[in-house]
Amino acid sequence: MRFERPSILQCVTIVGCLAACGAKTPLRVGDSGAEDDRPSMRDVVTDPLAREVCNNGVDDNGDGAIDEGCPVCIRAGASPWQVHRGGPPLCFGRRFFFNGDREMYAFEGIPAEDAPGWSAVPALSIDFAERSTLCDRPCTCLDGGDFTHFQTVFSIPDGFRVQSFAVSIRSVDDGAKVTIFNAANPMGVVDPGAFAFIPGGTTARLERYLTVGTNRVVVTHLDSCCSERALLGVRVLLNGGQLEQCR
Ligand SMILES: [Ca+2]
Ligand SMILES: [Ca+2]
Repeated sequence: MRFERPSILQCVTIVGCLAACGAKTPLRVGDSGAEDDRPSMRDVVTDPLAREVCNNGVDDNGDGAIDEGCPVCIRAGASPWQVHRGGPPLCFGRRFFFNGDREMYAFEGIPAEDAPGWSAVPALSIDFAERSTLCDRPCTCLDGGDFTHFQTVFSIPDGFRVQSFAVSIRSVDDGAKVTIFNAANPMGVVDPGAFAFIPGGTTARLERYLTVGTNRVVVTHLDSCCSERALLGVRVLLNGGQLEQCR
């Protein structure tokens, strides 16, 4: 996939940039949406002195391009991944036929990116293994589950060529699912191939879901049977290389 946008060097003037960008409409402060071709002092124009801040998914300098010229990397300032343990384990009120069943995820609730409860995972790869919380409960296997969420956030700059994007999972106990959130998918999108089941893993090819600007990847871990739980060897690969954290 390629996000076709002119580079900043191609955009010598705002007029040239807007023409090259096709039908893109310049932002106006307080725009009512009414037709009005008269020039206005309220029009927002490119400020050649403004600085484009990288990896924030925002067009800081108002040139119509997001994060142009920036490297693609996991958002700085936090950890490469964060984990959210959600609530206590659930009883489903029914019994499923195999562990990690896709339909079990109807019971999960993915926390918002900035919800309370996220904590740092200071590594580029997720390696999570603990004793199951389902043991010694009324629903210990196939009739109950415990969801744990992991998230990572990065920005795709205007003009950056995405050739491949994959979330690779080496193995799970009992299941995992990958959800992508971005401007095109504010409620999240899940590819049919973005599930893993005990004892295996998956490599989910997800390039068609990425958009220019902020992309948030959430890996949901599902434990659906006592007595162990694990999510191992999870890596995010962009154009064949592991995505690293911004410096
Ligand atoms: Ca910009
Ligand atoms: Ca920016």
